[in-house]
Amino acid sequence: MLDLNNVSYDTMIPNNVGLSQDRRVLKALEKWHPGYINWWNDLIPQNFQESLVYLRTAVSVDPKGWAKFDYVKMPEYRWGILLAPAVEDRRIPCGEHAGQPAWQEVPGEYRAMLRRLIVIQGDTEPASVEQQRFLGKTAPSLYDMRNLFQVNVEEGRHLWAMVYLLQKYFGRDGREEADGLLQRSSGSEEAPRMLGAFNEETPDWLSFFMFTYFTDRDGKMQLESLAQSGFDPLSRTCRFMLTEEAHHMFVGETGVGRTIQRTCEAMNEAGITDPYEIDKVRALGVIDLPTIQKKLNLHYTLSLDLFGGEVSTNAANAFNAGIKGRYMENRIEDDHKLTGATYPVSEVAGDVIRVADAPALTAINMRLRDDYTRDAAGGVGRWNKIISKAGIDFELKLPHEGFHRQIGVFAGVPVTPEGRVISAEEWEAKRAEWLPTRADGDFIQSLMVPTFETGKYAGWIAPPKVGIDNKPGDFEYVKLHMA
Ligand code: BYC
Ligand code: FE
Ligand code: FE
Repeated sequence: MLDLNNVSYDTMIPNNVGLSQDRRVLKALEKWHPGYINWWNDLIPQNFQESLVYLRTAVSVDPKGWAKFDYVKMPEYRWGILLAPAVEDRRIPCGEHAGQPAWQEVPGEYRAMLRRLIVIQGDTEPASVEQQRFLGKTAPSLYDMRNLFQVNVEEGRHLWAMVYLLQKYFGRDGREEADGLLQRSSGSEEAPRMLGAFNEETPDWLSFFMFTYFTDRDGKMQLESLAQSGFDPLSRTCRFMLTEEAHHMFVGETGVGRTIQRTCEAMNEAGITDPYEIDKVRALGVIDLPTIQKKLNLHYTLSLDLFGGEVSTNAANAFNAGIKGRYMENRIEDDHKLTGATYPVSEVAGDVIRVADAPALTAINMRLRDDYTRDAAGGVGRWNKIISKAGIDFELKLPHEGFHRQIGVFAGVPVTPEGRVISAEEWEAKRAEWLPTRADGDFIQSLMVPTFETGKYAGWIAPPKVGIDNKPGDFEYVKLHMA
């Protein structure tokens, strides 16, 4: 009998989907496995492959205890296929089939749409590992290094999750798409990753923290919408992925918070009260607050682009088909079909930005992006508390939705972070005040010195308040193997 909570280890690939009884899919996955391992081994620097990393591994889908912590060599991590338990008598939550039983097989008429969404989701997971591949070398502590690798192995598992769906439910073209996921690569000229933000660099640890705060949060919102899918295997897969996602955003929020904390402490120790005395602050070996704001501007706006156009027929079709729902679809009180409903959407007319009602069905992306912005604002508020507690007069802000956009109604429109449309020349002239410059990047890079001694932290970042898995401050999160 298939146990729905516990993971079975009777095949090479841990799973709770009865793989050992599903020879066809097991074979396809076993064929895909070596390519995945090669991809991983080529990516992560050699000495870290040999290191023992204190990682959590998913061993169950029971919300009360799904993870186990232990020292693992990353190439030996047990990437597994885990679906959240089925909800009895689950129904399609939205669109024209709302109320009908959820699909257990791919509905033929939506096959192409469904495959496209699964491939896009799958494409982002390995992309992020590629973007973060060099960061281990400059980790500000073993604690942070462990968190980086935890995020990386879990994004690897998320790739497995999408590959399983492709191979189980999409036959030959699913297998081809699964291979394609290992062929594209972040930033490549010939075969780049599919979405913009996943071809950008993550050159330093502040970028990594901003990425896990802002871009992994897009992951959260997209997974929440896909967890509402009427295609039940996708829904169950995404529901389990979301349990892991929380840690990624924790790493981002606390990482940025600890960076801010250290900057404020150093300013106070040196008696600097003006956060704009950038050279003086930098001379202390910490990242000045205006530069942190610029990094925030960059990563937030790249992440807004990931929601697609404000008005989108793709999004309308997916909702109408019941393939992708809204955030918390099951808690929204309306007809779940959006008949005649409207939603306010921004538009640009000359140098005026205004809001007009659009059919809610085509404004699905805009709505999800608004939900995202609300979600992202929480952590920014907590970062500001750290600054005000330190008695420093400075406030981090999320820039206006129109600032620095490449997708949707604001694409290419020169909008200030405050939301004013200006001339392209004026915008370019101000760019260095709003977005990280080469010099900012070089300065941050100069602080990225590896700190690999147990319990020690690089000078630009404060230690965490609590350890992972309640471990003490001097815990050896990574037993390095230095060649
Ligand atoms: N870059 O109708 P439109 C995560 C394309 S992150 C490049 O306005 P749609 C993670 C679009 O494909 C979550 N192209 O948008 C985080 C379309 O092209 P085609 C990943 C873009 O389709 C951190 C055209 O423009 N998951 O998990 O409604 C670490 C018109 O698009 C972009 C998903 O995204 C862009 N930014 O919405 C690890 C969920 N934006 O088809 C992991 C699955 C749009 O006309 N994907 N385009 O050639 C989707 O739901 C949708 O595809 C999108 C776009 C929300 C991405
Ligand atoms: Fe992920
Ligand atoms: Fe993530």
